Amino acid sequence: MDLIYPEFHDRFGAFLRSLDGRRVVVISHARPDGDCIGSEVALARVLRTLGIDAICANPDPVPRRIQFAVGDTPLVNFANLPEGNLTAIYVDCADQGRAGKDFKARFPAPFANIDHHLSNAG
Ligand SMILES: [Mn+2]
Repeated sequence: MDLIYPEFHDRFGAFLRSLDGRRVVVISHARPDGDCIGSEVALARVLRTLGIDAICANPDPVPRRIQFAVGDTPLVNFANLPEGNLTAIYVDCADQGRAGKDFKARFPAPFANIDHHLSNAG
């Protein structure tokens, strides 16, 4: 199988290995849309397949029309986040503010931000 983005292969592999043993929460933006939920769920599933404890969290409910994409992947709102130390990874967020002030306050220093917006300063 050909790699889709071979230039990112080694770096992404190292990133995945750096999450070993962590409890990960994959966060995305308010008023979730397809790329938000799709990228959250896809990353969480990759991590869980690798044996990493990972859930998704979103400030707003998933619209019914894209709930099919969630399936049995754990996805919680802010109030239902587990206690304790979690490693936060943002997806589809040009900045943390897109997920709202509660997430930003709980996770002031995200471990990673994986995003496709040109407005992302990082
Ligand atoms: Mn989006």
